This record gives sequence, C-alpha cells and structure tokens, in this order.
Amino acid sequence: MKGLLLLTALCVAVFAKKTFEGNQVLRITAKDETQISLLKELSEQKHLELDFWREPIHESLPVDVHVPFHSLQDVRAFLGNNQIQYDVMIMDVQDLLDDEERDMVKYHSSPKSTDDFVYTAYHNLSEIYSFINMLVAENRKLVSKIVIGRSNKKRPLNVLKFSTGANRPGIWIDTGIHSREWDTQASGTWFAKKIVKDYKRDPVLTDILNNYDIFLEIVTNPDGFAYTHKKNRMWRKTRKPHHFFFWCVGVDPNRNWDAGFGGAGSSGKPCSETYHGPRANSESEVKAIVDFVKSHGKLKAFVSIHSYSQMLLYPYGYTRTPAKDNDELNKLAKKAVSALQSLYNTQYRFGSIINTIYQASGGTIDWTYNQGIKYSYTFELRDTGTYGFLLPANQIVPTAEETWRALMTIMEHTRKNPY
Ligand code: 0X9
Ligand code: ZN
Repeated sequence: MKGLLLLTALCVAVFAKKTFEGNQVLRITAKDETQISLLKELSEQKHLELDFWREPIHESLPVDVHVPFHSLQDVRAFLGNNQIQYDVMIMDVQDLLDDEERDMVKYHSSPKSTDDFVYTAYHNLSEIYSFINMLVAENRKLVSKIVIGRSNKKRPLNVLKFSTGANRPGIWIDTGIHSREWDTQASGTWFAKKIVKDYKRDPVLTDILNNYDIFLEIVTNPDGFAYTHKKNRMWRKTRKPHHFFFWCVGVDPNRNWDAGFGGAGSSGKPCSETYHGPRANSESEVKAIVDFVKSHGKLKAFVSIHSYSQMLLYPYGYTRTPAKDNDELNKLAKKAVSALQSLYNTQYRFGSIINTIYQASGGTIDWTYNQGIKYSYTFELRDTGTYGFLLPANQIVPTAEETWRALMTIMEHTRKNPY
C-alpha cells in the first residue's frame, strides 16, 4: 500500500502539470540600497522557491516576485519586519492561468487557413507549427520555411522567410526565446500574417520587401515553449539538463551568446534562471541562429522580442561603453516608440540595455551588434507588471498591432539607410 502511494506521488510529480493555487505576484518597492541588499538576501533563500520576474537591482526599478503559497507568510513577514513596501499585483496566479486555459480550449480548433486562425488566443507549439505550414502553403511565392537547426529535444527550429527576389540583404525578427513570454510568440504569429496581408498593399512594407528579405523565428525556444504548455507555464530557459547537476535543467538563452559571456548580470549556477551555460553557444537554439547570421552575412537589422516592461532597447547590456552608433540607435528608438504609442497610447521607455533595464551579459543583440548588424534592437512588450508574463489574451492583438508600428519604423529606417 505504502509502495503504491509512493508510486502515485512520483507519477504525479513527473507527469502532472504544475499548478499555482494561492500563489501571488508581489511588486516590491525598495527605498534604498539597504533594502535592495535585503531583497537579494531573500532571493538566496532557496526553500522559499521565489521566482523573481524582476530582480532586485537598484531602488529605481520595481521588483516583481512570484511567491508560492507556502512561502507567502514568510515573505510578507520579512517585508513587514524590514519595512519594505509592496503591493499585491496578482492575487492568485492560478486564477489567471485558468482564464488563459479556458480561452485556449475554446479556440483549440484546427483552422483550415490562416484566415481562420484565432489571433486573439494563445496557441501551443503544434498549432503554431501548423500555422507556419499553412502560411507557406498559401503564399508560395512570398513565403518559405527554413529549418535552421534542431532544439535540444530535436524539434525543428523553423524560420519563415519572406522574400521577393534573390541575394537580398536581410532583416531578422525573433520571438519567444524566453518560453514563458507568451505574448511574444503570439505577436510573432500575427506579424507573419500581417506581412502577407500588407505586401503589395502597404507601400512602405512593399518597398522594404522589394529590397530586403525578412526572417521571422516565431518559436525560438520550442522545448521551453512545449514545456510551458505541458508542465510549467513559468518556464523561461532551454530544456537541456546539466551534465552533472542533472536536476538543474536549462540555460538562459539570453545569456548564452558570445558577447561578454559569463560576465555580470548572468549566473554560473546551473539552477539559476539566468544560468549562462557551460560555454557560449552551448545551446543548439542559440548556435543555430549564430550559424545562420554568419552564413547569411548580410543581415542589416536584428530584432529580438521579449516581454514584459514596455521598453525598446539597444546595445550594450554587458558593458557601460556606449555602442559606437549610440546616437543613431537612440534617435531611431525614440521614433519607433512614438509610432508605437500613436496607436493605443502605450508608453515605452527606451535606451541601452544596461542603462534602461539592467546589466545582462551574453545577450542576443550585443552579439549581433558586435557582428556588424547596426540596427540591433530588443523589445520588452506589454505590460509594465499588472499581469507580467501572464498578459490576458485580449491584449495579444493590440500588443502586436502597436509593436508592428515600431518594427515598421526600424525596418523603414534600415531600408533608407543602407550600409
Ligand atoms: O533578463 C532578460 O533577459 C531580459 N528580461 S526578460 O524578462 N525578458 O527576461 C532583459 C535583458 C535585456 N535584453 C533583452 N531584452 N533582450
Ligand atoms: Zn525575455
């Protein structure tokens, strides 16, 4: 009997989807350096199992932390005892996930065309992969699919190529490198459809596509993404187990690039959410893009899309030394965020990564910029923390629409300023 119970418990642990009943997300506002240090200490308390959505870095930046139900009392007591201010941003994480799931089940149909695809709901990996195949089948002249490599679990790394002629320079866009940032893969899907709808209709996009190819990787971290659907909605990293600490799975794919690799703002601890991996490009998902960028040789803009915080950022993240094109990147970012804001009045901050969000080493666009891709940008999409990574599905399309305006600004500038 005891054995059976143990076996059942083991099965539940291995096969069940993680639930988050009673978990809360707190927004903590530290008032000084001492409180930041206290919060850093708090984040070291492993038994609390805290998931910092926004880490304690500096008192000017809010700290968002996802607290499991079993740790709530301790965390609240800690904050109270140290007179650290906080608000409850998400009362019950599972409630939001239930809403999300309900919408997904409702639209879990098999659309016959990309016109029938429900852009206002979240979709799983197989639904997005069939969307990609449908889009290609419907637009053979404009769109093709290239497989740039395989994930750790051997899933294809699919990239959509929008092209109207041979030997063109290219513009790259990726979404979903952090798997839990679901509004990014959803936006990527919407962008793909937008491109085929607007070609030959929108003169600016038509001009871009008559001169540049656009490459779009919607699910940049497919293993992580599948895991967010099947096991743990909050998964961020890749899914490669560590060779020694095999219970610590995954590498942060936004710390794994060969630009200040292993420096401040990344972690050497395999269980950390910002673990940089054993070496640069150790993750096949990263290496595939590195190989693609090098072999293509003519990418002129590279945009990597994350969420959340509402920011448009440019290099660098690993060093305080300004990028040599800092002034132009800054001016263009300003123009792009004002185009974005013009639609729904969503406000974005912009600047270099290190000055605007925090120091992060081994990040995607620092590497692409150092490869000579001048227009290297990264977005942090909606929102500013009300829902964080759990943006309600009714915000997918507005988020994609406004982001598209900023992307068009960057692409148009790239088209008009050849280098
Ligand atoms: O920590 C990160 O990798 C980014 N924040 S996120 O919540 N999306 O994980 C911030 C680093 C800045 N770089 C990019 N946004 N690429
Ligand atoms: Zn991210």
